[in-house]
Amino acid sequence: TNGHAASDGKAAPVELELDALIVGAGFAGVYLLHRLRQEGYNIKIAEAGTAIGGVWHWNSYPGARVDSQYPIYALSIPEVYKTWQWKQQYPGQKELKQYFEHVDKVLDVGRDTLFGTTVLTAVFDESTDKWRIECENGTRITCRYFLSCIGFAAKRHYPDFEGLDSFKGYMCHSSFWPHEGVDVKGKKVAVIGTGATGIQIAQETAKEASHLTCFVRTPNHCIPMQQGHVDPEQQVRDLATIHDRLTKKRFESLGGMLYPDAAKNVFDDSPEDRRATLEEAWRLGGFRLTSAYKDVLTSEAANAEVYKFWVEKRRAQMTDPVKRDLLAPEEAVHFIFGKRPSLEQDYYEQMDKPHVTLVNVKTNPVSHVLSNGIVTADGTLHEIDILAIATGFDAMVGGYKHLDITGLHGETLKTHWEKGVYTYLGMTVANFPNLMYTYGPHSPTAYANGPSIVEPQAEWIVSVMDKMREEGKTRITATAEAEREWKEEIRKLHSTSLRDRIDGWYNGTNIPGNVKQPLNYNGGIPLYLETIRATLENFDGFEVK
Ligand code: N01
Repeated sequence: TNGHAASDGKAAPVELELDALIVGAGFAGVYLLHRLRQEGYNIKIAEAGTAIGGVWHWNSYPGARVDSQYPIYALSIPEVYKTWQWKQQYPGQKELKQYFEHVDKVLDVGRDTLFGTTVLTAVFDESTDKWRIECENGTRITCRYFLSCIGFAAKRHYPDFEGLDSFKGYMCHSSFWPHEGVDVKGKKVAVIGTGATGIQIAQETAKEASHLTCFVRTPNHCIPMQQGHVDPEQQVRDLATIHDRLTKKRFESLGGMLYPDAAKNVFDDSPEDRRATLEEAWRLGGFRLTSAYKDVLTSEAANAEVYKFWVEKRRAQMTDPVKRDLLAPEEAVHFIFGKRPSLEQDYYEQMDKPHVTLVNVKTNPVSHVLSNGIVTADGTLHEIDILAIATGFDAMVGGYKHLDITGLHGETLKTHWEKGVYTYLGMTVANFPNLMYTYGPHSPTAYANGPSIVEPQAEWIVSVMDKMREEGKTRITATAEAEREWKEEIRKLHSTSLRDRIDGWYNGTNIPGNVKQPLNYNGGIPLYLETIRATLENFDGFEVK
């Protein structure tokens, strides 16, 4: 890409001996740092960027906004939530960036963060039971625990269009979008991809660009966000219950949300009652529609019924028949919500406008890229000044391909995962002692609200470290058997879901050449937490010494 990476620079190298190194200063890294400080550990975060916030530091593409509703997309730390006023129900990237600046002010995360420090290699030293870590800037760290909080979207995916490098306009991957923005006013903009990112970029740039071209391979089943302001008085009233909601309530639903899980299946209701339930979910917005009924993602007939409701709504919002058939076809092209739906505000109205062109790349694929635009198979040149690449990530495992991690007997993580991902509890890996990670493969990562997963995972990590310290132990390793059983559990839980039958990043198949495998734990947050917590008393599934 010729779009520059948000140039965050490199820090001067240091040499440190720590109890633990956390990698990444997003929600997980910050929460873990806070908790481990409280427990008296000597700890630092290595962060490639210049500020905390993780994806909310990096992702400043137009329209970037979170799809979890106030107040759950937040840290449960009282010093933070008592002193912060949210503005929007679904905050945008700027508001989230300000939130993290506030978090940094309150917790002084920066004091223990090595900014501009990208971890490259980590080697487990079997003679000392410590990790030796080396960073791109020359920083070297020795520590007992290596705690990866790199998130699931640390490796970008680019399309392999012929001639992409010859494009002379401005081109940028969504997650590299410059913090200062790119002026799209009056420009011919194009967006490739219709995932959560592509939808947000398209919806936003359509309002300013002279022309917008969206390359659509798979239509997104977008749900209304139903954005609103957070009333400051309401937030003050919410303070009475917020702690309970952030530390208890949000772990009671499958997706880590505050609204209850559905109790009924689609056909338990009469057509009238079903209509009323779906209308209510639509009116309230957010992801409610995805779980308005228990079997939306397990029964084909139930799924088709929800699609019928969705498609009627969407078709009514568009006047252009060709666009309507592409974005909301009568016949579903895949199970509704089998891929991650986007929350939208006026996406369909924007896409319906005459200055927006939708290219169906399934029937008319990209042929090649020229200096001034993209040529499709039908010979059309789509002229472009600014090209936004929203083709996603080598999600979950991709971030670990950047890192050279060597565990016991010289085995690397790349080799360990070559024929499929194996983990235990979605936080540890056999042969890689004292390595724990959050928000990665084999936990409810993609299927739940982020902070609702990473905080309890961080608590589990803290409990492991505390128990190891109390018992005077120095090495904890998942067993190969525990790992095999966990993979089988992941497979079993996922096989009941229609998501299992869809290609995309949930199954790793968005990247050509990747092994198809379920990457997420599909049992929901409550069962996941019960399972991981049950291992703590006796360190079930681990070898400890
Ligand atoms: O990435 P994606 P994303 N030619 O992989 C298309 C989180 N997130 O960055 O579906 C043409 O979902 C691909 O098409 P197809 C969220 O969890 C959250 O959008 O494979 N098209 C797809 O449409 C999300 O799920 C928020 O047929 C190509 C798109 O590119 C995750 O991050 C906001 C192509 C990629 O979609 C990832 O989202 C943003 C090609 N060669 C992201 N290759 C919020 O909370 C790929 N595509 C709001």
